[in-house]
Amino acid sequence: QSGEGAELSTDRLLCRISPDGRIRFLTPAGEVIAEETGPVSWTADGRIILRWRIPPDAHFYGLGERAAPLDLRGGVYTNWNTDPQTYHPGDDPLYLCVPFLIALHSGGKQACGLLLENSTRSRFDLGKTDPEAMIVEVEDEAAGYFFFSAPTVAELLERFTEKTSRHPLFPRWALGYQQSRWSYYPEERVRRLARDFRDTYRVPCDAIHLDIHYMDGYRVFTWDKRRFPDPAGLIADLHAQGFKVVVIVDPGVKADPRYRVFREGLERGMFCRYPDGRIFIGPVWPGNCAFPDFTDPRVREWWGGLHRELVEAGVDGIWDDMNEPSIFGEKGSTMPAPVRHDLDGTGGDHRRAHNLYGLNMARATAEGLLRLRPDRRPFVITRSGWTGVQRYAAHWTADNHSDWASLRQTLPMVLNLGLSGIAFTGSDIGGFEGFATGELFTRWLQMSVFFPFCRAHTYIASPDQEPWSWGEPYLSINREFIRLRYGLLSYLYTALWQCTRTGLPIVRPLFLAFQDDPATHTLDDEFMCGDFLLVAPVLEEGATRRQVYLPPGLWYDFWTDAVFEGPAKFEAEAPLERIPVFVRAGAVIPMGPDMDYVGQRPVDPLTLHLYPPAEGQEVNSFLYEDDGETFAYREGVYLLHRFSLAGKAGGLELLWSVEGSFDPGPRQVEAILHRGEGREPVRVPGIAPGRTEIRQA
Ligand code: MIG
Repeated sequence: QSGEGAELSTDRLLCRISPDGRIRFLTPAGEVIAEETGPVSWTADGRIILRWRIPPDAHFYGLGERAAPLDLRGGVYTNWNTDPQTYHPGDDPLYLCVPFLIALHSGGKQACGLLLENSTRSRFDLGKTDPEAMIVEVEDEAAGYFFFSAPTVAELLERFTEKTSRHPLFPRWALGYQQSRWSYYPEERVRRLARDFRDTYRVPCDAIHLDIHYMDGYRVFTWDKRRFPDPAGLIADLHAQGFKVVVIVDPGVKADPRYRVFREGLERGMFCRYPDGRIFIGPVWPGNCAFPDFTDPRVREWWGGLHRELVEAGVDGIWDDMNEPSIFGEKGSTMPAPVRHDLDGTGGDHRRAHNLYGLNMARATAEGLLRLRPDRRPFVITRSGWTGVQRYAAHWTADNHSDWASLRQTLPMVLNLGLSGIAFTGSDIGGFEGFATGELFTRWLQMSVFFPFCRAHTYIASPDQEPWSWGEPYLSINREFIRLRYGLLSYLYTALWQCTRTGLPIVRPLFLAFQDDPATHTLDDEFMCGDFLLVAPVLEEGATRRQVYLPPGLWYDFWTDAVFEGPAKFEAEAPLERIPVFVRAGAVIPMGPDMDYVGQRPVDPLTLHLYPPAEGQEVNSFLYEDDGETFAYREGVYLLHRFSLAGKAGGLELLWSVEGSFDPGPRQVEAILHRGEGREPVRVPGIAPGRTEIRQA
């Protein structure tokens, strides 16, 4: 402490606090990373206001789920989880907010992050009111924040997710194609859907989702016995055909004294109450409902246990919906502010608990599934959440529209979710409200096969929205792209594994790998899937070509092997049956055989596609494998392959090492060398762990 304030430093960061309380963060060399323009202030109506200076070339990212461009600068974003009852680009807030903001400035040289440690409503004005000021408002008397600084956004994410958690290794089937609608029923309709996939149209699929009509009058944890007389029998048959079953669960419990879950919850004090002790009742699908207080550990345990019968019937995954919580009424209806919550023993009202409600429902669900089936990895998808929800669940971007603007919007949403720690996401393929054209569905699918969560879903009033719903040529194209995804499953699973270890998302903005290249800082119509695939989806109706930007380095056209040297901007061909995809030079891309569903057969042959780097360059790739279902990997039962591909004069060198004890069974491993346009890829003989020299003719 000194006369001019106080100073706090580590070997990487310096924090100066001026006597009036204004804070600045600097590098040890004295360059400003972030600075407040004035001291914190408190307003008469109970808000805290922080003001930071926006550097001239700053870009902002993160904040969870936003129907905004990738670069959030110039907008105002509220942190208050909201069911928008369908949304369009620009609507804010949506279902899942995360009060973590990333700033990138100084030509990509400075990256920092701010995480508000406060769950009440807050607002980030990122230069809307004053282009040079970022104004953060929190509706509370006290609020803390964490400040993160790192040379790269990738490392920033690693630190942020170290603090707030990372996704678990979801079961491998969760990466398969999934099919949903509101709703498939009765049982015979579900069986026909399964036959359509396996026999009629031969489209790979891993999971069928049951939306609200499977329940008895929308009472959670029940089955409509007319529509589904024998759930266990149905699910056993679906399992025999290689399908998993995911069912929706809403938080509202029908206030019906003859209904066991309500009676039990009432007797045991599980529901949210007003300060005077009355139970809060609000209308949702079943009519008037009571709402469990998921912020109470006792309630979470009870709720988790309620999944027992679903699990015993064979249900494989749970889909948590409406957990903002959303209450029928005007847009944004939720519990009133005075309603009380336990908040893990600290107590508080809905203003503090609101944003934590979905997170804790997902937590109750995932922890319950884990207790009920201790050796199987839970799969939960949740609509709402908050910082850290990634530890418990995957997420989807919910109720958009079947239009091109919604398709276009999906990509920056998924990118910013990934930059907020929530990487296992995707959108309703084909869009939710309205009916997609065949072209829209195909384009949406072509992008989504590179997203972690790949599920078609649609609205109650839409016709069926399945890969074959528009006939040819769409069916064949859709089938090919879903097959491609299954071919790439080992690659995707490796990207998921990497995400669980580093917090690096699976679908990434280009700047995560090319931060020095300012052309990537606002680019949000292409993305990297994992370390090596650059995907440029078609987002416009009728388009058969599109502009592509390739950052510095060598790139191979995934379809033709044509080699490009970036930085480059050009028009790429994109007829309906193809979207531009490029492979970063140096990659080893593992591919497996065709499958109708994950685990149908062993990954045999395992084909390693080698994309030579430039001479003098060496590039590392990974392949992670395990049983895809249990926790045996924690005891070393996995295989981690490390490949290093180096470009040498006249050839290539491949170093391949393997760690872990998982036995993939007897299988053939082959390597295919890609050699540029007009030259057939060739098989490399004698490939094995260790060192292989490959001469290039
Ligand atoms: O009030 O369960 O986002 O995916 O189909 C709508 C019916 C409730 C909203 C979900 C959507 C689901 C629908 N649900």
